[in-house]
Amino acid sequence: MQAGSRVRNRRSSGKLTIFRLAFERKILKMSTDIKPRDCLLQACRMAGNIPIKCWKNLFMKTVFRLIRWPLGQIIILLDWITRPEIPVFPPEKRAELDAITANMKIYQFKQCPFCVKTRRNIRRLGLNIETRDARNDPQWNSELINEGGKYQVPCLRLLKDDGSTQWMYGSNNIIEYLDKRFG
Ligand SMILES: N[C@@H](CCC(=O)N[C@@H](CS)C(=O)NCC(=O)O)C(=O)O
Repeated sequence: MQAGSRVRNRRSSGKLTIFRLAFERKILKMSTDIKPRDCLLQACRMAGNIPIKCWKNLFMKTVFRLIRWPLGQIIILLDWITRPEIPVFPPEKRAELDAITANMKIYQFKQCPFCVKTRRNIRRLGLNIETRDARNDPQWNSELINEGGKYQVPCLRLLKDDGSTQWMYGSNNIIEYLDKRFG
């Protein structure tokens, strides 16, 4: 066998080992919130073989996180400073609203600007809607992906009168719906 083809073979068998590991150890099945890229990266680490592409991904991810975190904190601070007033309702109206919104859940990330916009609208309308952290809570994360259909926030889960569930994506859609219903 030629030296060049031996090297090629070794390289491709290395790649195959990584993919085999990813599948064999069921990394791809571990959780739906793990992206295929992360599965591969994890498998590479387990095989003791971190390709340059993975290092690049890891580097970009870290840089992105380093930028995202302070930006998110600024968004939260600005939101906190300029938060709209919560309207006060008479007790009967309050109870009526709470009964309706008990069937609604908002899947969201704390620092997402679209979620902040939606939460502000909910506050302005004086609604009590449970918020569910779809980034950090595995239960809400997999519910959003498996039942809602995609990993995007904010998402409003509505339990309708006929017992069916509606998953409403898009901050503008949610705000428009809530404004129409409660505004
Ligand atoms: N047009 C959508 C955009 C929502 C959006 O981009 N959300 C981001 C978070 S800020 C998201 O869900 N990203 C999913 C991810 O991080 O994979 C809206 O207005 O709600």
